[in-house]
Amino acid sequence: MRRTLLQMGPLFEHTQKSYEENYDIHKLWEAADQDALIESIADRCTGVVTDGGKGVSNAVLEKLPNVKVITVFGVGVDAIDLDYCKNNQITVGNTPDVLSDDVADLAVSLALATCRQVAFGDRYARDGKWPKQGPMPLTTRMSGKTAGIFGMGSIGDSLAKRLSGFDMPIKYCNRSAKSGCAYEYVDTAVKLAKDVDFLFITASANENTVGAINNKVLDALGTNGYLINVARGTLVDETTMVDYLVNRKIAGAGLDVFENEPGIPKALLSLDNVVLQPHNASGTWETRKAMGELSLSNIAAFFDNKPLPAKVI
Ligand code: 8YV
Repeated sequence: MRRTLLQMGPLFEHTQKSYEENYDIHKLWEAADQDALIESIADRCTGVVTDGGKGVSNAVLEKLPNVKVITVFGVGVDAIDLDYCKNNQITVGNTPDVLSDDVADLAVSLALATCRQVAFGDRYARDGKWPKQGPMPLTTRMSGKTAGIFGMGSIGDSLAKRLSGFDMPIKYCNRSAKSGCAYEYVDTAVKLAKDVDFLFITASANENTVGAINNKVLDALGTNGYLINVARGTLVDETTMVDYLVNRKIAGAGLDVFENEPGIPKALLSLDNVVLQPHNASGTWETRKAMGELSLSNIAAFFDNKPLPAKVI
């Protein structure tokens, strides 16, 4: 039996094809009248396919009483109300681990690009400034500096392995110390920021972490400190961060994520101490393929009454 699923937004081509081959897929973002589409499938739609950014609202779920599974193409499930899902016996699956290496790779790239001013150097070379103005200004070293990781999950762990290769002492802050973790545990974000040169944000966004990186944390990071965020924009107080970057109250930032994506605060666009990415940390062919396969396995397992390979609730 082909199950009817509502899809919230486009997915990686390969994954999209598999969904369309195996399920009766209804694409919400393509519907001229979204309410009419939802109403037309309400009696038979049993699942929702979405990604980490879009999630699915309670307003949509309320109109689809037969939905019992949501499969998220992404690790973050902050765009879904998990309490609502629990109360309505809706199972949620996501795609952890398969993306950790690529997200960690991008975090390292952003850190290096920021302190070594790679994007600035690229513009300097392209704009023909080298022959006219001579060498670009000196930059700041990353190797050997201290790294702080806020959120020591699978991504934090992959990141720590990479940073160790840059001879960086590593400290981390988590809800609690992880048993068997070789790195130094610090119990608050402020203390972590005070101790490190590079503060990496890899925690998941939830009610305990939203706004966690505030003015106190940025003050502790200080004028020589770099902030790298590959988690969610909502973990950082963005207005404050922009002020700290504009006024050089921190040294710089490498940002893959923002509070109101795809919007990026205008003030960041002209800053040379900031390197920006359009939320692309998991954006490689290899990882997106693996995420798609896991997302499909989750939903297939649900309909086969089997344990989901990656179940959130
Ligand atoms: C994706 C993400 O870019 O995993 C997450 O939570 O934010 C990213 O890997 C996102 O799901 C969009 O496809």
